[in-house]
Amino acid sequence: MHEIKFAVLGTGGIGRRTLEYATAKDGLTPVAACDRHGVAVDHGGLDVNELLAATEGNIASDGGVTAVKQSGETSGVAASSQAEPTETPIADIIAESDGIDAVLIALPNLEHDFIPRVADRFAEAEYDGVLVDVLKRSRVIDMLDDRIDSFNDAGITFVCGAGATPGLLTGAAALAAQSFVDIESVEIWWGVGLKSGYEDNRGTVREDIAHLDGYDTETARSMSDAEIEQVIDEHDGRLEFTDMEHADDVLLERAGICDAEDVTVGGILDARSDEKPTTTTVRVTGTTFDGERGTNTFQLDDNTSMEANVNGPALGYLQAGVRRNRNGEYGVFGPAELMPGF
Ligand code: IKT
Repeated sequence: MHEIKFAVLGTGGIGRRTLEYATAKDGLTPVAACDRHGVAVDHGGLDVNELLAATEGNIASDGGVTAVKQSGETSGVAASSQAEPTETPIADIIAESDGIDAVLIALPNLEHDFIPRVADRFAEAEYDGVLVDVLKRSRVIDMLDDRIDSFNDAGITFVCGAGATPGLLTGAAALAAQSFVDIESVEIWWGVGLKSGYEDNRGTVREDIAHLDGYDTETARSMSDAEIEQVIDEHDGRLEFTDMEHADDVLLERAGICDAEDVTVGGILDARSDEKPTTTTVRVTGTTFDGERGTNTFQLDDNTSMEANVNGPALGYLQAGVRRNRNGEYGVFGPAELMPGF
């Protein structure tokens, strides 16, 4: 496969880690990155180390990046020697998108239509490449499906929900389902230990809090960092989630694996330890072709980090999307559709 040039929108935890991880393997070249007030483009390849050093320590808890330190000193992407300050970062990336094979949208998810609206801007500009996101909520998938015609017209291959859950674990469920003629249930149960990674991942903790009883996306969005920390304190650092609205359900249904209502997602986040509080496990129960009932189980090693399990798959699905795009396949694809599908 030819080299892939990609851009990252947003340099919160996910944006920065994908830039870093891309340098660990051949064939993926980051050529553009932006946050709210800065844009860096080099079609020959960004100096990722310099860019990461410039953005380190400036993460806002909504996943964005503050642009101006309180002292007035420039920070975020604009602080990089490769960057320019801008008030129109996404438009600037679109203007440079010729020759960019894929764009990872690593922007906050709490406004559900935000990522679809960003995609609209690429489609309107007739960008013909891959868009990838790591969105979580089931309801966003319909919003993307509503845009299939405009993605087809532009030549966009949109890969949605390409993080861990949905993402890696959805793909694992699709693979595990191949042994069965009929699926009874898919149970996704994740464990994340986020002590030293807390600062980098405050955006995802905020999104998770929106799933707790008594909270929703609106309340979670308007909470201050101190209020978020108060919720964590009230739970002694350990937040447990059940029946999360995660798009694994609609993405597995969309791929013809099972009914959305047969999929459950939950997990435990420990904000005071780096150890996983529980082993991340996917259990797919079904009936085999011989009429036996069985459960295929997929587990992530406790030593793998959330960052590895979100950002590795995001880059892997990005590459799968580029293969489709180069083959003339456009529209919306979920992680399960990029797996075997008997
Ligand atoms: C996500 O970012 O995909 C969702 C987060 C859970 C990640 C699971 C990682 C599992 C592991 O590393 O073992 C969370 C719901 N924000």
